[in-house]
Amino acid sequence: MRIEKKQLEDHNDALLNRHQVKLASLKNQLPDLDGILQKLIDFQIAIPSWALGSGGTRFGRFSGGGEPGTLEEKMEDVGLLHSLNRSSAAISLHIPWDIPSDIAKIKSLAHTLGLRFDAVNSNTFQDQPGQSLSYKFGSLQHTDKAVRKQAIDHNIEVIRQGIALGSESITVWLADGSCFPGQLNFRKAFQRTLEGLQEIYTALPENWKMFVEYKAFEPNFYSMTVGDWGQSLLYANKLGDKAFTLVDLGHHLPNANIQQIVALLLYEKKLGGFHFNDSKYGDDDLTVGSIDPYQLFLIFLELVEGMDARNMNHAKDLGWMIDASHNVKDPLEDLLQSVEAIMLSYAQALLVDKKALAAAQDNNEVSMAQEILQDAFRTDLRPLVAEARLRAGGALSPIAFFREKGIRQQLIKERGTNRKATGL
Ligand SMILES: [Mn+2]
Repeated sequence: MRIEKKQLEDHNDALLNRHQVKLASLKNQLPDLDGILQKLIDFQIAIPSWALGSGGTRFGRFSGGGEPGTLEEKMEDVGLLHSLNRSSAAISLHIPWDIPSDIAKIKSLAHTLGLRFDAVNSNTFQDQPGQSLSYKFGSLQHTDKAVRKQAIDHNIEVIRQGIALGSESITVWLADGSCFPGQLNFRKAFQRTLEGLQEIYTALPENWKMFVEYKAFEPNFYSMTVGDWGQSLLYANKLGDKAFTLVDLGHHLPNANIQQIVALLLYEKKLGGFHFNDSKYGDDDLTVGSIDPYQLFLIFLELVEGMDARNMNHAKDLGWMIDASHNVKDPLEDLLQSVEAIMLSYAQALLVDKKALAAAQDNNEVSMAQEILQDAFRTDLRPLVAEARLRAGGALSPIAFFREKGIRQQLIKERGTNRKATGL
């Protein structure tokens, strides 16, 4: 289903007066309101194709109905999000869950919806029907050369699919590792994985990037062969200039200082992309900003500071994607909330008085440094993010619109209650 322009205008007209009152007080506080608004309008966050259906756990899965059953329907859902928030102009495909059967048709649909194809994602963490060799004991790290070759060939095939779609990056997340002490020779596993990544790397087109994503644990519970940012950085450095580390917020051990990791990776010119989510315990895949919005703000502060120090374009020079799962919420509402949380944290980071902060740091004014950060964090910037949406042609209140128009009910009517989106 598509959203009509007139529907958005009616929705916005009804909320406009209240919105303007709220925005007016911010206008006096922010000297560079238009500059910040333009940055917010430019900032786009990719939606992964696997996040549009209900997520499950190993215990069960509860579908909410109206899930997209095909790649086209997934793209339509992302188009729907983008027409409401104007910040979701990209979709990230997972191969083989979303192999396009007709590339020209898929590209033309993307064009109609105003979407581009973000990083493509390979999958060697599960066996596919008809696959000849199993990844039970890993893929690129496997002791059997034939399994490694199968995994390498798959990644090269994903790059080929991505080229056809107009993607410019591949994200490699490996579930490789071991569950028990003694199971794996760490050094040999690292070496075999590096050799596999090197083969994949040579298949990258000139303008492509490879993102090496790390994860501390799960599905392996004793060791992960790309377990933390240090290991990922080792691979990225050995691979070359087109290889980067990808930070997924949920892939750390508890209490890791992710903001410091981000700062150092940026300094090393090796931060490539970001997967947003939130968590209380581990890789919980919860809505961005639902548990610890202050941490998200602190991460954005380092992102903005580090990117500005290198004259990077906030919107274009790193890969931004949501990587979350929705077990009990409507996936589309959850994604709208996640995008809103990202935009708010980004806006708050833009608001920080960088000169005053640098002076406080240089003079060891610890209390003042905290005051400066919290001044920005505690400013309610929701009207500013709403104004960016309004100027870009979106909805003042995307979730209210989603509910008023009964969008989920319409999707259930179109698609039924038993459709199941491919994914986890
Ligand atoms: Mn991820």
